[in-house]
Amino acid sequence: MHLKIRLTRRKLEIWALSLTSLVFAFYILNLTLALIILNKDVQTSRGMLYPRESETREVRTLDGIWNFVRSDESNPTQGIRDGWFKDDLSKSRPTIPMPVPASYNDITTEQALRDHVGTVWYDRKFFVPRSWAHEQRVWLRFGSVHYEAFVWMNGQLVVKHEMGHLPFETEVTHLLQYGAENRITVMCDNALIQTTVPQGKISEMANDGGVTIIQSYTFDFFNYAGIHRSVHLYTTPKTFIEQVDIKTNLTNNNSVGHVDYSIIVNGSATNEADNTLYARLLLYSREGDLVSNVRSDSKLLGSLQVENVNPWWPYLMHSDPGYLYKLEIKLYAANEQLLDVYRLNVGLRTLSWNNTTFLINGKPIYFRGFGRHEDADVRGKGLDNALMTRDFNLLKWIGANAYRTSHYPYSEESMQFADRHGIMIIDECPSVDTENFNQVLLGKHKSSLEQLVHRDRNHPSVVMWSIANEPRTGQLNADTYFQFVANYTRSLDGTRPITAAIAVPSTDDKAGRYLDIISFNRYNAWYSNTGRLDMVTKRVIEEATAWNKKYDKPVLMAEYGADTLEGLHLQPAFVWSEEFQTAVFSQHFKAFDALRRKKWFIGEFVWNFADFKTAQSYTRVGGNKKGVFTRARQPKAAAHLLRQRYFALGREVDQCSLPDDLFTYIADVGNSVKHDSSDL
Ligand code: BDP
Repeated sequence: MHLKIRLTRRKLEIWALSLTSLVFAFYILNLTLALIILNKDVQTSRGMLYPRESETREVRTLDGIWNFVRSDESNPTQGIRDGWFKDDLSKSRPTIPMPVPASYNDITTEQALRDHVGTVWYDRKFFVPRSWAHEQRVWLRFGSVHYEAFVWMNGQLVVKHEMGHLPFETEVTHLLQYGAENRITVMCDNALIQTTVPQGKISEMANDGGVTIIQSYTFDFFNYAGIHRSVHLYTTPKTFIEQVDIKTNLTNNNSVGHVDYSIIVNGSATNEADNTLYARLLLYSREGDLVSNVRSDSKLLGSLQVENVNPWWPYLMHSDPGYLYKLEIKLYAANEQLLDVYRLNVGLRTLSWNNTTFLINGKPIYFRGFGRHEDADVRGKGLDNALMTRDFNLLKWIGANAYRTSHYPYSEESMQFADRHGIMIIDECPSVDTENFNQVLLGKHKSSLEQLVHRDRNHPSVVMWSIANEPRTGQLNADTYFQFVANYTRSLDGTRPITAAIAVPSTDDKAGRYLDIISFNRYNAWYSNTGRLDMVTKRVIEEATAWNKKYDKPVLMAEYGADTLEGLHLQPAFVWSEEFQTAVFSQHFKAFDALRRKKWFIGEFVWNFADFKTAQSYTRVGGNKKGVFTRARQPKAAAHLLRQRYFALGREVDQCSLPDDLFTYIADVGNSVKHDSSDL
């Protein structure tokens, strides 16, 4: 009997053991499956040339005041189910006026709209000229809608697009009524989840009225949403220049320039004599002289050569920065019939890099710049030409030669400004605080980079791609994930180096080996050792050196700074005061100068250019106040110090001349005291 019991118990134990092993094996299998990320192909972009008028093209903007409806948060798909797009929005719900382009959040006085989670609707009416009906095609193009957009033309769904800050377009030729009124309807969804770029979380929480939906995210800027950039209709001929890819190079000691081009045409020439198309490319100097001229082969690729070229140089690296040629592309049918004309600005420059140096036109670059945001009072992230122009004037006033488009692609108009003003751009995709790496996220992350490279590859100002900001590169899957993301980006464009702004300690990081240049973010005396101005310089030197030692690549500091309440003065320096921001900068400058001597340290970027709005938090007083400029774009005290440094660096590194008002006259006390620019 006893033996029987013992045997049964033994059997049970064995079963229990095998059951545990089974459960354990199942768990391990699941974990392994979750860790396996495959490098799948992503859909690639087409077209999307910036809309420009020419002999063969017309452009019309749909910017202005649109009608707007906020959906119920608890019923975000109601508008789709009830067909709000089938007729004027005002027939389904009361509408309010909403400017386009602009974020919708801060336009009204309603908290419900500012903090809305889910879908909103826009519509407007417009006429299309009768003349557009003939022998041409019409395209609808959005500069950006954040985060996801559904668009209907006269009640028909024409395009869906997921990803803020990037353009999308579609053909609407057959959906328009020519010489008559048309209606465009847009549904925009701002919800961010674990598989969007950037990531966020949606949850439900009890509130005083029952339950409410909460959008949370870890990134430090307000999740502004809406139709952020211009909406255009433009025409093209039936057969037209759909894509242009430009690569430039300089030879013979920068005296000869080369423009390699490749053109993709949409439409066939079956109606146009025969199918063999060719292009003529004419390159004009800024002064309007024709400097090069070629006829392409039938593959529509080739090269232009420019003697005595004026290279594109960054601001303060040359006395004539931002030199742009105008490239005129004329598409012809074999019978010499002109089909299409498109013009774009081209800057001729060459980039190269190795494990210590990053060079433009053979000259080492030392970046003096900023992390920035597209952010302003009232309009949020909406394109604003006045603000953009002011910002570039401030960048030049302060002597910066670069900025990073932290933490998403900026407007195409600002990229064109950067080309013209010679401001170098580290062009960042919308991946911020990336974590919980998974297959869907990888696909979207790669797609965001594909769309970014496609949009910006022809800009001379873009000198580097940033594939993420502060990704959690210490996590288990980060290695494979970033290997895929970096290699994919390199396959899209091998002419520019790749970076990511990393904040994990160098000892934990698994992504740096896939990058060309290491960027790191660190807030000494702010998030670590708050207020300790004596704990900055050595730590910055040590951290930069550790990154360089680990990867043997050039290093730059992509973020440092301190929140500063404009007008708060405290002596001796105390956190949040203007004195403290000035002192934090100065302690960093000492580190940067020590690092510059080591050669592989290639740049310094202050966080941030201007104050900006964030989600509500007890660490933020009306937003992030690390701006060197206020949100209204006026300088804080530290701006004057930074200006002196950036110009001093420009003078030392690039032999630039100094502005007359760099130093304020103090007293005539002899050579030992710095009292004007000549003392530098
Ligand atoms: C960095 C982030 C940036 C934040 C900044 C800050 O990259 O987006 O705004 O910190 O906290 O970690 O000011």
